[in-house]
Amino acid sequence: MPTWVIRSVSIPLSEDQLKGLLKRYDANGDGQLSRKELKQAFHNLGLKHSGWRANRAFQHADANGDGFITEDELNQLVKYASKWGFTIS
Ligand SMILES: [Ca+2]
Ligand SMILES: [Ca+2]
Repeated sequence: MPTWVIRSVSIPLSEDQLKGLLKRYDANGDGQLSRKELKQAFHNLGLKHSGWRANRAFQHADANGDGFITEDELNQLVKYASKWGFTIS
């Protein structure tokens, strides 16, 4: 498994790559990302203000407001979060 490191100068993650990464943080394996799982993901990816950003991303992407990000909603989330400059070292 590759090690993903956030650096200021490196290759930007594509939306597909970011999506694949986030799906690994589905800790309970229910196929959805809870707010807690998303916060943990952003934190592990080295994002600053990970809790705040997770909340922002949630507000943007959780279309039905049930507190979980499904596969479809994850596409929206990734589109939004990819602007934050996740990169591969
Ligand atoms: Ca989950
Ligand atoms: Ca939802």
